[in-house]
Amino acid sequence: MRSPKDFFAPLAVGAPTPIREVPARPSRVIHFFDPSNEKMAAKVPDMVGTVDVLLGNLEDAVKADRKVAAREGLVAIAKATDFGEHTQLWTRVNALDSPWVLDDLVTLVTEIGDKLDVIMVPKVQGPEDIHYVDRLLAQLEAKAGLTRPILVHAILETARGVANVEAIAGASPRMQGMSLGPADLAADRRMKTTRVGGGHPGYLVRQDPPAGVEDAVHADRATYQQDLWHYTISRMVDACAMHGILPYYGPFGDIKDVVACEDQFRNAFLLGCVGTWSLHPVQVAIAKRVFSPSAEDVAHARRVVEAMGDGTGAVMLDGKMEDDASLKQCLVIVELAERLAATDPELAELYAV
Ligand code: 1VU
Ligand code: MG
Repeated sequence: MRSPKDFFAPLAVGAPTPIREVPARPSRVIHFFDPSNEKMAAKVPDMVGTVDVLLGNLEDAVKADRKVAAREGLVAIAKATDFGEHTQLWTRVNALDSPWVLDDLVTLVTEIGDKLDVIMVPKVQGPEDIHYVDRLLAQLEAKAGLTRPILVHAILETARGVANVEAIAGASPRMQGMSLGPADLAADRRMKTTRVGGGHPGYLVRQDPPAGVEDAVHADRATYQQDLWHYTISRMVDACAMHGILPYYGPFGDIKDVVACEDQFRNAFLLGCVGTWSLHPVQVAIAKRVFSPSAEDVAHARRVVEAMGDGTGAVMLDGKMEDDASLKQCLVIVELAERLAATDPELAELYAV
């Protein structure tokens, strides 16, 4: 067992000091691109400033014979691009049991470590996976002479990972956050959905038959589709909140169904997630809209903060009781709005900051 006193000591001589708090930078939209795809890569420079995070993906969705091209493409893009103040550069490396991951980590940290903010690690099974990456990154940071630690983001996409979610979230001060990986998770759990995220028409509850109706089978009864991901997202949100790191939804594969995509993103936002992935340019605006609180919610939250004065006791506002707890809920909205407005002039105007 590691002593808590050692937790914030570098894991290699010459590596940067670990951080104590996850930097509060907007990450509503983590935009995925394949650095080996010339058309996509060409769009990256123009996306700087329009998304919070640009993520060069090296893992799933990159063909085996393009893995090296994707890695080299990311190095070239990172060296050639100024990501400015408000767009971070992340990568998703290959899985820890793959033949590519060691070269991914060695090449990326030593070549572009000064530009990389976060490394997303797929298929994390338990804290031991984070410990491995943690030590290796410290050694590579020392070798590369980096002065700022690269953070780690885990994808929750195995049954064992979900069972170990709290231990993963607290495995290292490098942990920045966690995303739901609904496709790999569904496969690992042997769920029977073939979709990438989103609901399923078969996962539903049915209204009771009307009172007095004996033939329940033929009665007209409404059905309501349920959220397949509610349990996992909620567990992930709790684990992240407990360890001071950030939870995210992940991919929504039905690119054309922008309505269901927005619904899935909003469910995650309401449950506590701070952002999501975009797989296609059409999902960028949806993610930004959903993960920025509405002007109405911000205005209401401010009214509650004002009405609550010193923050104790209870008041009535529009016929509803507000107290210390609802004040704290409103402060979550107000603080998020202020943080986003600080980097987004459109939101600053919308929220009248
Ligand atoms: O207009 P052009 O032809 O110059 O460009 C196309 C296309 O190249 C471009 N584009 C993108 N640009 C930047 N980033 C992107 N992610 C991106 N996606 C597409 O936009 C123009 C229009 O594209 P399109 O509508 O014709 O779409 P395509 O059929 O070309 O591509 C659709 C897919 C979904 C294949 C493509 O968007 C893609 O590969 N996205 C990334 C997928 C990904 O990263 N998957 C891994 C994460 S999800 C996961 O691991 C769990 C399942
Ligand atoms: Mg995957």
